[in-house]
Amino acid sequence: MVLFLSFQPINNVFVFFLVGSLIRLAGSGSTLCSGRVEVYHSGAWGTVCDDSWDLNDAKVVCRQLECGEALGATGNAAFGEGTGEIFLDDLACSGNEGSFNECQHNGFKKHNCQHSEDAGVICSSNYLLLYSVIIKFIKSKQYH
Ligand SMILES: [Ca+2]
Ligand SMILES: [Ca+2]
Repeated sequence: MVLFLSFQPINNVFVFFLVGSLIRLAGSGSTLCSGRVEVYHSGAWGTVCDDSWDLNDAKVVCRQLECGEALGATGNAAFGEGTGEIFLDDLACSGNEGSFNECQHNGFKKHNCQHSEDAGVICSSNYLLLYSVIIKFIKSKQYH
């Protein structure tokens, strides 16, 4: 797994880059492991609609971000409204997918939503836990 972490303090946005997928948690009140879900597609960030948004969908996001268990799947723009396009709607993850890309949905940009329905997640990990994972990862690379 290749893992990069970037922190943009101005926008209060944490970004994780994992191989083959790109998700970030943004918005007011967001942390490394909670926030409005935004996905990267065709050069832009977009949001996810809260229609059919539930804990199984949140599980996949939390797993993909190495953020532990999903504690909550938020709707109604709980972390504020996004500004990009709405990319995904009616997400139907079973909860076992390794990546968002494997979940069923309407198709990119096919939705009947507004940003007031932006979806978010609350995952169990905190920053310190994640930091230790990153340090372990870096150390494991140094000794091989
Ligand atoms: Ca769902
Ligand atoms: Ca819908």
